[in-house]
Amino acid sequence: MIFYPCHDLFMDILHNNLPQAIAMVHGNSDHPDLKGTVRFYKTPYEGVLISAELYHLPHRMPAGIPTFYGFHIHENGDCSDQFNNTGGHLNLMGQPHPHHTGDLPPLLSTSGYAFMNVYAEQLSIPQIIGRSVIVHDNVDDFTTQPSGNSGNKIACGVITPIRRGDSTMPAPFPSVSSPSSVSSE
Ligand SMILES: [Cu+2]
Repeated sequence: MIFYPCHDLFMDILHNNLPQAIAMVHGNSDHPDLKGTVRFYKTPYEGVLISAELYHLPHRMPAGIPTFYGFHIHENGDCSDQFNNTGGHLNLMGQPHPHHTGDLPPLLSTSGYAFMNVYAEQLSIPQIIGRSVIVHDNVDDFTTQPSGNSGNKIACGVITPIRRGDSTMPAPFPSVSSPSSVSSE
């Protein structure tokens, strides 16, 4: 059984630690201005914290009206050929959509900009290195197999590890076994 923090441990991780892996996301030839960064942070728990920030998404609705974009981790870290080589959703447990290991909440944008932090307990840093982050041009309906009818792959980024010397190692996490040490007033 996993004991999760009652206070702001995940926000503290985002504030005080560097990511363990990063994907520099870029649009396809139809969306040359679309770009962004997805950062993956280790946690003291099973999963990873994901922080995604994307610019120049193709908003199809008038400004101020929300648009959602399918957002997944795909099997292959190969963004060549209009992202046709990225394969399906990462699916380490052999489950149907939307229970793939790589299934994530959709991105929300009202004017082409999206920012999202999400905790994904089903993922670990070693599992995602060398995979790809994919943004689709439609919302994921979380029903249709195998990919939620989320449309074209409009942006892609390969998940790569961040290597750093000891001098720049982030501070260690608060101990999981002493929850009082992560409490805040
Ligand atoms: Cu996808």
